Parts: sequence; structure tokens; C-alpha cells
Amino acid sequence: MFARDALSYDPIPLPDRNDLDDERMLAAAQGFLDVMRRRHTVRDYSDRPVPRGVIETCIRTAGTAPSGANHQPWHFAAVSDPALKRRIREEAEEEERRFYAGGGGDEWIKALEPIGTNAVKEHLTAAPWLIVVFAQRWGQFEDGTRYKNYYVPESVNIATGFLLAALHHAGLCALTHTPNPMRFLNDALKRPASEKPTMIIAAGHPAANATVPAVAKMKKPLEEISSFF
Ligand code: IYR
Repeated sequence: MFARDALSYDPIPLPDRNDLDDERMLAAAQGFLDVMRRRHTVRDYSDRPVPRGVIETCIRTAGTAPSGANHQPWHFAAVSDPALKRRIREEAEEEERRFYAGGGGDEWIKALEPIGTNAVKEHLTAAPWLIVVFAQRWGQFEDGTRYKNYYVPESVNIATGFLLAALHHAGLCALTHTPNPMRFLNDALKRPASEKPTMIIAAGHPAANATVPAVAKMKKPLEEISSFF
């Protein structure tokens, strides 16, 4: 939705202020780091169901992300239907078999060795939910006329980050998955050609025997990922 009838600048006082003192600010920053450090990308899911309301609420969080001109150029297709998950799995595995058979190129396939991935994508049927993220390259008013969206990849990727944080905060595990190409998702999920699928996010509870690759715990230190001036 992009409101054609709200196209003029109409300032309202900043609705939510959070004037923490410096000490509380640091404690809050540290607390969030501690929460986010406990997020892991998980490939092995249990069959424990997740209520739709939890997924809806996490998607609402994603929808609070900033976006170019506030056009909110995203759509999240949430799938729990087993037959549809199976279809998505079959079509994704077909793409992945091509990738691992050499389509990805030797260097890329080698880089994935420590992650331990292959063309079998059990998470696509095992996880109770798949959330497929679509980027809206252009939008349409109700009368069918098109409008341009701006900073689409940036906006959609920020919203996706919010979604991953929300799922984690709700106690769920997730896996970001990008079979390539992903056009089959438009057909499976009935999304228009103006939308580009960017990612499949599997979400659910981890299996009892879930593992993560040891390398996933090795995060670059602050000195390497930042510079201060
Ligand atoms: N899409 C493939 C390959 C893959 C690519 C990267 I970069 C990863 O971090 C993991 C996998 C797959 O899902 O197996």
C-alpha cells in the first residue's frame, strides 16, 4: 500500500521517545547484543507447530522497516500448507542439484564445504513455516497505474533483517535460503511478475539433534568490522 491520498508532508511530533541515560543505553545495547548472539542459522527443524499469530506478528515487525519514500516495497508469503511446501522443496532442489553439479562454479562450491550444505533441502518440508520474501520492483494504484519504488533491495533487505530478529526474539530458529533462480516461487505463490522473490526463510523450532557448523560461531571482531573517526 502506498497512499495516494497522503502525498503531502504533514509532520506530527515524534511519537516515541526513549531518553535513556548513557549507562542504561550501554546496558540496553549490551542486552540486545547478548540476545542476537544467541541467534543461529538452523537447518534441522522439529515438527512442533508454530501458531500462525506468531508468524503474523513477526511479519508485522518486518513491516515496520524503513523504506525508500516509505513505499514498503515488500511482500511476505507465509506457507504452512504441507503440499505447497513439498512443491517448493521439489522445485528448489531441482535448482540446487544444478548448482551443486557445477552450476555454482568450483570456487563457490568449495567455499560452502565448511558449511556442509548440499542439494537436499529437508528444511523446506520439515519447518512448520516458510516465509518467502518478495521485492516489489514497482507498485500499482487501485486503478492499475504504476508507480516506481526506490531503493528496493536495500528496503527489502532491511525488512528481512527485522524479520529474522523478530523470529529469533520470539524463540524461533530460521534459515535463509536462496535457490537460484527463484522465479518458480511466483507461480507457486501466485505473485505478479512485478515482484522478485529474494529469499525463502524457513522458521520453526530446532530438532532435538540440530547442529550448527563450528565456523558459524566465529564472528569477526569489532576492530575488523568497524573503523571510528
Ligand atoms: N543456495 C545453495 C548454496 C548456498 C550458498 C551460500 I553463499 C550459502 O551460505 C549456503 C548455501 C544452498 O542453499 O545450498
